[in-house]
Amino acid sequence: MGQPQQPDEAQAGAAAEKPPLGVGMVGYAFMGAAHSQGWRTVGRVFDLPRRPVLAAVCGRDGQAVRAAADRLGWAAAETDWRSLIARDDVDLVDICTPGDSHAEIALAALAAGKHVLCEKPLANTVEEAEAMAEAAEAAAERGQVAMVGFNYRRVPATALARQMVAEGRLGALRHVRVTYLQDWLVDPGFPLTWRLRKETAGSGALGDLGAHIVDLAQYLAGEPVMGVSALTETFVRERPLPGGASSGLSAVSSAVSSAAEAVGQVTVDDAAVFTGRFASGALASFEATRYATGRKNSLRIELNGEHGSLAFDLERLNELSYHDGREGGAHAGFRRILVTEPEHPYLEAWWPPGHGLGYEHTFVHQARDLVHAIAEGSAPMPSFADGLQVQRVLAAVEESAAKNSVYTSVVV
Ligand code: SOE
Repeated sequence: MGQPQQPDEAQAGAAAEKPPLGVGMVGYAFMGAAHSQGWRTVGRVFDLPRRPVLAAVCGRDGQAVRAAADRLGWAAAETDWRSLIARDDVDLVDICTPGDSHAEIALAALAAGKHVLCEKPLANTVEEAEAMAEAAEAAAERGQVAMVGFNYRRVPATALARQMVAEGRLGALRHVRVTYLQDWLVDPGFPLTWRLRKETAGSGALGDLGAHIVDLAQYLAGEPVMGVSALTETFVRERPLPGGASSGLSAVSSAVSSAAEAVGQVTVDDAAVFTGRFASGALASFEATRYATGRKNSLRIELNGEHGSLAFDLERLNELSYHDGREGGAHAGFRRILVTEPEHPYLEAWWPPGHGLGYEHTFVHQARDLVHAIAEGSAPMPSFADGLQVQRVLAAVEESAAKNSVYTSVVV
């Protein structure tokens, strides 16, 4: 066994010469942890024009946020996001909070001259999203960048699928069908966390999971959804109030208030099922639910075109299924592309061929692309305008569902 390889002095020296990009993150729960890993890792894997520095993390509970800073690798801790935005060592504000604070924080950060990364969905309402997109457009004139965190665009397999659609390998698109299935709400004893209240989450499965599949469908198709027909449902309308800070998906029934009568009303959807029409006339079907018993984080999408089809399953995220309809004969059919090769998106920076990646790498890729957009002054993808388009589709879904599935145009 040889000596463990010492870090390359030259590489370490080169990295240290890169101008720093100070990151300040608001929120430190699941998404905060995932983003932190992205910021810690990205400079060690990719050759970046600027060196991300984890300057400060912010949360209301001083003791908890200081512990999070230690655990997640942040140099400082703040308890007021306004102080975080005001820090001279923060160039980029990364918003990992529930949707009810996205607009306020993003607008203040843009006004303060910072770049912004905002978790999905962009906002809880179209009005908020419109204000954010408008502010981002004005800030772009000042060289500021604003991105929304639809991380599933940054799975190598979905990025490859986008390339293949854009190259015309499927020809004219006919169908997109996409589902995002989880089951963490099946237990009626699961407490009434922030994701189940409209005032904090904006909507339920629709804004949380539906936002991902609307964005991914539009990204892969390369065109917007123009109208939808929808159904939504809330299966369990009353839940026990949480006993502690149970914001996660894994808060168990035991983490509930001891008072027996302490229950609250669920004010968001548990599931949304909708069809849609793309600008080209292609048809789409969407399903987002937290009640698909046995499905933990199952996102699947399939695109059918006149020349062929592509299919992706997040549970097998290093693979892409492809069928070229022009390959006739006895051996035609779907084949599996193993998306682990250097010529595939993002892979050249990682491991030798055949060594796959995981969920957390999408946040490293998101950080990579954002740092390049900031350094190059280029428009980030997805932009706040892309986030606004998703918000408008979600609003059309809610409007259609309220009118018993009447086809509802997406206000552009
Ligand atoms: C919960 O549904 C959740 O954490 C989403 O909020 C994330 O966006 C998704 O990536 C995983 O599931």
